[in-house]
Amino acid sequence: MDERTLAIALRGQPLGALKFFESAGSTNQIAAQWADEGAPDSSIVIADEQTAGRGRMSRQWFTPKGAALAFSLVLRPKATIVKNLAQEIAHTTALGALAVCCTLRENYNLVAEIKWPNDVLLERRKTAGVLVETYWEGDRPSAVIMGIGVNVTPASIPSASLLNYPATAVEIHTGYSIKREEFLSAILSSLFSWREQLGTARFLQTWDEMLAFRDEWVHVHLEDGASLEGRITGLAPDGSLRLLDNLGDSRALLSGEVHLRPVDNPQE
Ligand code: BT5
Repeated sequence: MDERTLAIALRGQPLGALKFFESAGSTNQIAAQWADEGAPDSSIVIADEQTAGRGRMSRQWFTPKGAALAFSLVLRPKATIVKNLAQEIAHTTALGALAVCCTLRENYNLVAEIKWPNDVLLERRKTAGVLVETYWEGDRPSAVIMGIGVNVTPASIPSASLLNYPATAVEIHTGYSIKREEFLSAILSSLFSWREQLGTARFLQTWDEMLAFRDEWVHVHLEDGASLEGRITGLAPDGSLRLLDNLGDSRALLSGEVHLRPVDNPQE
């Protein structure tokens, strides 16, 4: 991967501007700084390797050289007033996951699924993650940075000791090698198309159809440290995850982290 081949592969994309790094700390970090310096909407930062890639809640994201996609988009919020920040972040995170999922399905014929809220799975293993970070100017969101990491070759899979969930890479499932520039271009086409449909019934329905673990019993860690268990029944209209607990009560969660539990023994 180099700047020239990327520029050619991404020629048709409605990007604001492009920065490529053979090696970078975190593309989200660089994109945030660039946004602060005035990067236009839909600018992209791409790195062939990240040395300080990050996940949610200060976790690490592993991106070794030549094996993955790691990129961040600077998105300028279209509305100046955010009505519900948690909902906005959930939908933008879903936009990234949906774009990767749809590309894997439509371009590579793989049954990709979304592990709510921010992971893309192939055969129940994580192959991509999305990290959305919002930056403010006073009480107005000035930029949303959407970072996406996708494992492409088997070399992109971290060692088991780094993982809190099983991981995989796209080429393990295609059985043939993938041109990363073309893959990235397809993801961006999907992402910009879905961006126009954010919040529509079609967006929500497609997201809902791609949910992993539907009807399975899961454990969810909430961001405030609490947790709860239930059976996934789908998405609520605001994009939160609906769970039915063992007392038959329905709960809708707008953020958190899903851990799968054995279906046949929910109390385990
Ligand atoms: C995520 O966080 O899944 C969000 C990942 C976002 C990465 C992109 S790459 C481009 C941009 N620049 C950045 O610095 N970040 C974004 P989370 O759900 O918190 O998952 C993090 C956890 O996934 C880690 O604690 C590991 O257990 C695991 N992990 C780390 N690297 C992985 C990999 N390459 N594949 C699968 N799992 C991984």
